[in-house]
Amino acid sequence: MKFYDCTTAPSPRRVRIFLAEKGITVPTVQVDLRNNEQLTPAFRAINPDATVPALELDNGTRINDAIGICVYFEAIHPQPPLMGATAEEKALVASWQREVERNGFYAVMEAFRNSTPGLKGRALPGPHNYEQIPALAERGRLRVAHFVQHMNTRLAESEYVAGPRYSVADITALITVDFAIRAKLPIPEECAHLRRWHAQVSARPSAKA
Ligand SMILES: N[C@@H](CCC(=O)N[C@@H](CS)C(=O)NCC(=O)O)C(=O)O
Repeated sequence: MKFYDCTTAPSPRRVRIFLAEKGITVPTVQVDLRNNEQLTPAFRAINPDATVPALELDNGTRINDAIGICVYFEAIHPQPPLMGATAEEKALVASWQREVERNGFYAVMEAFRNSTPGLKGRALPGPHNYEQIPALAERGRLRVAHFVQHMNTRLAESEYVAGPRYSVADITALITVDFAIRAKLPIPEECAHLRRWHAQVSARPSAKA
């Protein structure tokens, strides 16, 4: 098995945290995104989407999506459950996970990739080049502001994002908030519940992954 990673990128960090929570280690290959190694023919032969993370199984099958990789490890290594244990929990974790991804992670990405000078012509990850649109960066910042308020309300009523148990929804939310901080969109002072949750999940050893 081989895990294609990049230590500085948020998406592979989702998988690293997931694996750390489960106590699994996988042989890892670093892909140098800073020097566009993901766009080389050699890496595109591994993942035609030209993104990390990617996981190559021993039988040659490749899984080219962070959550797809998590689904695989949850199935072969169910403890501790990170995608819900009961039917209801599984449904809630999947719903929150997707909501955080859509309204949080993609919003930060919109803000960051449409304004970072080093990403000119690379406003979206993947094999195609797209120009930056400054209005999208502005819209992304507004969406992030709405997202953090929404999460603050949610975390006022719930210990973790999807309920009383830590899950992959918390992992997606953690990498999103840390990505936002890096994009100079820190958690507002008044979001006390989001700050409480962020301190709590950041203190888990897996957060260092
Ligand atoms: N389908 C992927 C997308 C992952 C993704 O966007 N990865 C980024 C790093 S966070 C990437 O590889 N970017 C390469 C680039 O910017 O060219 C997933 O969610 O796992």
